[in-house]
Amino acid sequence: MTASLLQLERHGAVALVTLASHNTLNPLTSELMKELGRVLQTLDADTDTRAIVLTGSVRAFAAGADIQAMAKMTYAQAVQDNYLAAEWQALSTARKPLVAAVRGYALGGGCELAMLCDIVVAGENALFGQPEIKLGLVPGAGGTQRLPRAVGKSLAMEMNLTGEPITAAQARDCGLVSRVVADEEVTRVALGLAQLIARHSLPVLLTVKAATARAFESTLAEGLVYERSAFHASFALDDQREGCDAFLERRAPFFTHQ
Ligand code: DAK
Repeated sequence: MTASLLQLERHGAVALVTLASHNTLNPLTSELMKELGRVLQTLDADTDTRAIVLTGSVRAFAAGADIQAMAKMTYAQAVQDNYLAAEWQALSTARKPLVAAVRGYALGGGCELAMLCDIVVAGENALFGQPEIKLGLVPGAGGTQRLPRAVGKSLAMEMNLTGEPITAAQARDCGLVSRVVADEEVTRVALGLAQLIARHSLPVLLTVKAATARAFESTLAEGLVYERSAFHASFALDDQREGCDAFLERRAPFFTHQ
């Protein structure tokens, strides 16, 4: 891993990944996104990791894609290189639960990166926005798709068409984030949530994440069929027997992730 771009810390079955670019606004350069993709793929494959927390600096979760690079980009180059798409692919296919711990700016790709995570915890001074329109750009990693699903049409349109950010409190009220806490508590709270998640059976966690994500990608009828199959399949797991037995025996379950 490039030490100057990302830091990785282990907290038992939880991995804490910190964006730590030399610029504390954490511009999401291709190099940073490639590195992040590689780290997430490695953690996804690591059976000892059951949840991942992604955070940035005090000043910014991330202020978006690298404007220096985009200032020079041509249409032909963007299409030919499939600009930024490959680097971001690994993030959208991560199977382990991802918790974003957001302090400061989450703008453009930064807001989209937070939305790619499964749970977002925000510091009280966090700001979420899609300012691409001010740069003459269209959002490219979910601002026009995940944002309306998260916050509803009217607010998504307002954010995308004005480019103006919303506060952490607004983000909580509209469902973009699940919790707002003091800035200095964000990482601790996100790690606590991830620890709660990581207590559970890994195959069940993977399936619950995939099934919940389906709600945004299928009709209700299709989603319910997927969910029922996943529910029935859970009876094939040792961990299902252990979880139910432990409940009845009034003890904590000991999951073997089988
Ligand atoms: N990229 C590069 N440099 C950036 C940057 C960015 N996104 N944001 C800030 N900087 C640099 C500034 O140029 C400045 O550099 P120096 O002049 O010191 O060399 C330094 O960081 C400090 O910035 P400021 O002086 O502006 O600091 P302030 O505290 O006054 O303001 C700010 C902080 C975050 C409000 C402001 O810097 C700002 O508005 N930044 C730009 C935010 C933005 O427009 N972001 C959206 C970028 S477009 C895709 C995936 C992702 C994307 C697209 C496609 N695919 C998967 C296909 C994403 C696109 C975007 O994010």
